[in-house]
Amino acid sequence: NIDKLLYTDLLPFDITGGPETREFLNRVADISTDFVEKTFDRGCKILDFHQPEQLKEVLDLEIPADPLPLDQLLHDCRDALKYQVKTGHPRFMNQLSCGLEVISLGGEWLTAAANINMFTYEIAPVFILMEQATMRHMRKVIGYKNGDSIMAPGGSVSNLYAALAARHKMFPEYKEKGLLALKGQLVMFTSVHSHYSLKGAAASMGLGTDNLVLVPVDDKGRMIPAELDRLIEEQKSKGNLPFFVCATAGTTVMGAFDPLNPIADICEKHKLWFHVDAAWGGGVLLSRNTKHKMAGVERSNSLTWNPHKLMGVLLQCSTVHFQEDGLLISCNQMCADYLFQQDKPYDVTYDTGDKVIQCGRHNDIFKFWLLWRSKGDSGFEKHIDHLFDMTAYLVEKLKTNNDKFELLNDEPELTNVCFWYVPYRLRTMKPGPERHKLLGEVQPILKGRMMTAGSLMIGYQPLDHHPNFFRNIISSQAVCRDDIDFMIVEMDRLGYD
Ligand code: ABU
Repeated sequence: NIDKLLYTDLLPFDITGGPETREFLNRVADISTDFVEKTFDRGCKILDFHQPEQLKEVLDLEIPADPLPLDQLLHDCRDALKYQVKTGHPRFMNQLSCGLEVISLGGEWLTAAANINMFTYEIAPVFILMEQATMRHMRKVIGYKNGDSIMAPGGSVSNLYAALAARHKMFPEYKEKGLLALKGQLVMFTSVHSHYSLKGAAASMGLGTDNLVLVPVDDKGRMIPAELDRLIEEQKSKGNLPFFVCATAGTTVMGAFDPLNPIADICEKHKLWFHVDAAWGGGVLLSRNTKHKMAGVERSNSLTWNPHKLMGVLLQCSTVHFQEDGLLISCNQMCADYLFQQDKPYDVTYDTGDKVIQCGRHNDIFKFWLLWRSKGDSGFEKHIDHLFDMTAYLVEKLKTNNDKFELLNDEPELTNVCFWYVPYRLRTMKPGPERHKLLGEVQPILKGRMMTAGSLMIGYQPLDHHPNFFRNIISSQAVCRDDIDFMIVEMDRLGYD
């Protein structure tokens, strides 16, 4: 019995502690597997919601002065998962990253055991090669002939790497000379519905958010190319220096795809860097039924693609790809001698760590590579098709229940389905500002009821002139028609009044 043992009875402290160490880790694995089983059990709640002050009362979070026994640590592990939201639950539709792919989880367990930093081939030989092979495969899917890629800590950083590379391409001296190397005010362009990370990039790169020009969108949320062209001309006429255009393939709220070919034409005309933020939508490239949504993507200079979203890889897993090889290293390399010695006993171009502004790089590849190995390209095509089939079913159900639900996007381009739930008392109310206001107030109340019941989780937000509405995301393979039927009935049960 290991219950009363301490950490000093396990490896690496007690070198005779092999069986105790194995027992402890087996028990941790059992807790994890119990959580996985509960995650997929529709009879279990998605969450046991507590307000922060209540949660502080039920959890013992204090750091003790002296060691705690292993049974307390195992109890802590169980408690941590007990109060955690089950994001893999088939009725969790709250974020762009939903689901729990078991193969990917297996990879993540082993990644933790390997515990390596991805900066050099010297310490991560297998995972560096794995990353290169997988990134090469992704570039082929995108349509880049050669190029380069890197895995980054999230889509926002991936977008930042693209913008940094674009500036470096235009002003290579910026790296050494900073602002003095610039010949004027740099300006970036993206749509009003793009991800807020572009604002973050403009701020952190020293442009300022005023120099991120937001291009208007059409009624489906897609960038209007003629407006982009007009705004570029406007900035040029002011003497500013446009350098970077970011199209979005899958906007965060509406799931819209900006028209890539017309935007590529404009970038070519003005000689601007063309980046595609496909953090959310990139997965559509994996199915013959959906890849047309990103027609023209091969003309981009760079592309962000987060496999932890539509592809269901465990968090986090973000990638950024470049048409031109050599730019990333030229832009970011700092040549730290203690890591990136040039006289190592192998080809040091495999030391990818100097391509990025981070030093430490988490191993996000193993869980991703293993999942793709398990499915193959054909399995991922089925994966994407399933998400779109479920989305079509949800839209059909919302349309047949149009007394209770009003769709904002009745032909969604991705798996974002945006709608209002209409409670009984508003069903006969005349459209107008008062109903508009009440509708916006109802959605957060219903969200609160879902969380208290623990039966459903769907996100909401306002957008442009629209009051709060639900944005339902299907990005989990676990979602089936019964879950969608349940959702329709449950929302009406919780929100009817
Ligand atoms: N852009 C990060 C994901 C946001 C979301 O899940 O809605």
